[in-house]
Amino acid sequence: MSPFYCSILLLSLLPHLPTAQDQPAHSRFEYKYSFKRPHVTLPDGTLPFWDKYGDAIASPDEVRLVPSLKLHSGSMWTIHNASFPHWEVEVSFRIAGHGRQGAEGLALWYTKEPGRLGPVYGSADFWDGVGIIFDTYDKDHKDNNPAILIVGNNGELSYDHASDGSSQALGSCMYDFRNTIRPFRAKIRYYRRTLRVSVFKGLSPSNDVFELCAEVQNMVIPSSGYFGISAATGIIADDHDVLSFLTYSLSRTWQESPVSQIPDSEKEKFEKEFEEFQKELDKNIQDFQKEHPKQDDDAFESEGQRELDMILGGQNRVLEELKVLKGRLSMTVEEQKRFRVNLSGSAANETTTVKKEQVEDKLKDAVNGIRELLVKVQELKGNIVKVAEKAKDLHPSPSSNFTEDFSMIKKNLQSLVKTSGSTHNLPCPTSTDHSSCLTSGIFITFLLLQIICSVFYLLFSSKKDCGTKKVY
Ligand SMILES: [Ca+2]
Ligand SMILES: [Ca+2]
Repeated sequence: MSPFYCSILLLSLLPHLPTAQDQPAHSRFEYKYSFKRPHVTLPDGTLPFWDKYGDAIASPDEVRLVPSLKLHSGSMWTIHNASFPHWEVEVSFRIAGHGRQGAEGLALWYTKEPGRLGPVYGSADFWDGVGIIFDTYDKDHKDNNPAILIVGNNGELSYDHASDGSSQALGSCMYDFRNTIRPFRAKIRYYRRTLRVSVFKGLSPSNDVFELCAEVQNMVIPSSGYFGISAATGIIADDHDVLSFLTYSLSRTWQESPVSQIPDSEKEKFEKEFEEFQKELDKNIQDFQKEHPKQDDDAFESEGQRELDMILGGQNRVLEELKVLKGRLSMTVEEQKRFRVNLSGSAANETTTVKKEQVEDKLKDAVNGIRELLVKVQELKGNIVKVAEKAKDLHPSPSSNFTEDFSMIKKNLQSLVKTSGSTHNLPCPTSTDHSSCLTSGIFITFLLLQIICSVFYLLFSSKKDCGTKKVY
């Protein structure tokens, strides 16, 4: 035999190995198609998402599909229709009895319509879908039970009990799942038209080591259906208890995943719930902050507090500067006091000289004042003459009274001019309207006399002070 044919023969003898394409990329737990101990039933005894039929009894820890009583049957079916094309179910059950042989067996279903009750392990015959049958009763006496069989049906076949379904099974394996120490576990995966049944090796240290029981490729099942599990007893009876039924939807890519294919109504609902949750969270945070105010103010100082601290620091610096200035001012005042004391001591020796100079200055001021007074009187005289001439030009024919008054004013002015120029005494005007005889000449004369007397008094007093100084 040539090496080429040898290699072809070896390849054909190799078992089917799973490839990367056979493995799903995503798996999601479907709680509406599952139950698990210890919450199989709710506290009020109801069974969520599942209906039970026949003799099935549900408790928080398990579902007893059928008790160890002859000719009994029971089943459980999902309420909702599963529409995901790829799925995996991991079931855990316990079949136990006292006899050497068990009966009748248990079956897991995925059918277009729920089977409820019937003659095929507690479910209806002529099913449309697939049944995975765990047959414990060796009816055909071929000593090939317990066995696991994959039986497909399009709704037209009746199950062949006489041959233990062997004539209709698409795949099968013998495995002793009855009276096991631990609950028996099996996985049924339908993915890309391949149905695979795996069983858990009870002696494995790992909790997730399954070995292949049977696999059916190119298997077509309904695109949507109900999951169910049923059991029945015959003339021999076993307890058939289901501990968990876990369903997962499978997908190759994220786009195929049911998670990414949420309907718009579901999205709006989730978004609304998220907004409400966010509001509630914010409210709880605010309540918590009110109940637990911040202790470390330095770590979370506000902007207003920071500005206030800066202003306070600036004011403190200004206060320090003012204190320094106050000290310097007091020093300056002390210096001035000392300087004033020294100045008063030195000024006492120069008193006589200062007073003499002051008298001379006063005399000079008086003489200058008299001169300025004379100049102003001359100016007043000139102005009055001008006013009189203008008045004469404006009123060439005045009335008799005005003429008399004006002539009288003119005479008085002329006499004032004469008196200021020659400083001689003149008699009082003869007008009968004037009761006083004081003229400007007389006034100026007296003023000059008073000034001369003041000068002589000041000179006399200064000589007297000089005489007193000399005595000291
Ligand atoms: Ca059988
Ligand atoms: Ca058999």
